[in-house]
Amino acid sequence: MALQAAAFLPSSFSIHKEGKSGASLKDSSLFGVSFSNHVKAEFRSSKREFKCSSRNLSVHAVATTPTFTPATVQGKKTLRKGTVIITGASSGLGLATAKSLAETGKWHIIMACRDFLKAEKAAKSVGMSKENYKVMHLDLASLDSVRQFVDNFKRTERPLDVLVCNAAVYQPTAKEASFTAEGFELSVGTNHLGHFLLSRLLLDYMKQSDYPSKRLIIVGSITGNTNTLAGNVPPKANLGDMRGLQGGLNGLNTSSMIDGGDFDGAKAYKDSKVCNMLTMQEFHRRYHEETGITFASLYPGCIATTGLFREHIPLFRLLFPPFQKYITKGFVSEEEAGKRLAQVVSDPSLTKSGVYWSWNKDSASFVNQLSQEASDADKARKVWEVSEKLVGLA
Ligand code: LMG
Ligand code: NDP
Ligand code: PMR
Repeated sequence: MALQAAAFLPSSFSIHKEGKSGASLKDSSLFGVSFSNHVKAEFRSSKREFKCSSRNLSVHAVATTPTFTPATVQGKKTLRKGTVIITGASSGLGLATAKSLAETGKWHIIMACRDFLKAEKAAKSVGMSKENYKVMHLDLASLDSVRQFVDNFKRTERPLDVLVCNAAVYQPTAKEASFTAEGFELSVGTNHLGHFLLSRLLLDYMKQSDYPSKRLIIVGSITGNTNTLAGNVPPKANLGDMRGLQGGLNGLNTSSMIDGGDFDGAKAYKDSKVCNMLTMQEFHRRYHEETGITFASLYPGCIATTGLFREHIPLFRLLFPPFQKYITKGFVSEEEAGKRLAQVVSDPSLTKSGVYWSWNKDSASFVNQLSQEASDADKARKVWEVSEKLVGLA
């Protein structure tokens, strides 16, 4: 019964969070999102979207680049195809999102993946057609590769409309830390630092796009939020005073863990998700007003069948999906989770910036509350400042 109640956790376990606008308790409450509220919200947002589109179309009138020319269908102006980069689109959530967006015909998807062949096969296996996607090499565990990817992408001269930071590694059974090319602990190095550099390098380029609803999305998780039951399963996320991060997470003269503690793969993953969620908010604070870009993160539900759990013991992989399906009821299929992330990419009603999206049992989206640590503005600034030193931006 206690676990049953856990199915409602995104809302019922929310605790009070300080100083965060746009995420009221009412917004984040599962039961607070009534059908009528939801419809009202959509209506308001669509109006905003419409306004943006008209402004954008007048810009089109003077633009000369062919890529930026809006299509005209039956005398009605429609949006050009959007370009979205999805990291880690070779499996799980990333692939399901790519598939969902490809099916609309409105998106060109850049699958930013470390394994070219795997990504090509994956795209084929879900029936994506060639004109809707392109695989480009990106290994987030190497900052050189991140820089190379950004150069290669810019050379395609495609505008960048949406960036989805989705890729992640999870090492729950590792006894010792492993490291990225630059010597950062692998989970935080890949999930956070790789994406941090990627987003920072692409921001100016994204600013130049004339797309009416530009977005930068970073996938977060319930397990990094200690205001939920899932976030209280040990080991819990905790960045502490970030002495390990400041030291470079190299495991030699400093700890491989952000808080300076002993290596724990599950904790490193959860800490990396906290960094992802803090980074999204810091982007919002620094750049939303100036650029109009929507910055958001999300928890798409527990997709217990993905490759994320590949390093877990076989018994866990066997029991985890039924446990989530029948006991916590937090389970969501890859397909459904892909639709949710696709919504955050392109739905006209999800343009709110600086927020963390979740979905209730009926798959209705709502703005959820982050834990105290994952919404701490001072920590967000510190993660930002330390990270920019580590990746060579400061
Ligand atoms: C660690 O173990 C692993 O060591 C590590 O490698 C990594 O995998 C990590 O988080 C990932 O987990 C966690 C481990 C210990 O939990 C387990 O998985 C053991 C399973 C215990 C089985 C319990 C019986 C449940 C019956 C289900 C039967 C089906 C089995 C399916 C199994 C699938 C696996 C999930 O964790 C523990 O110590 C157990 C304690 C779990 C309860 C934790 C909840 C704490 C809640 C505290 C309340 C806080 C309230 C919330 C805050 C609200 C704020 C307002
Ligand atoms: P998967 O393992 O299926 O997908 C992760 C993807 O990341 C894979 O495509 C993987 O590539 C890629 N990747 C890993 N390392 C790198 C790297 N160094 N460079 C480039 N790509 C890399 O897991 P999920 O689909 O479950 O995870 C997707 C996102 O969803 C993650 O951010 C995860 O934290 C988040 N999430 C997942 C939940 C779940 O329940 N599964 C719940 C909440 C959040 P490759 O195919 O080559 O291995
Ligand atoms: Mg968790 C509502 C309850 C709930 C939800 C939504 C999740 C999601 N989990 C819940 C509860 C519990 N889990 C409980 C009560 C337990 C103890 C039995 C439990 C255990 C557990 C383990 C061992 N759960 C896990 C693990 C993992 O290894 C996964 C993990 O922490 O990865 C970092 C995991 C997850 N549980 C989730 C989700 C979404 C995950 C994995 C993915 C992620 O956060 O990205």
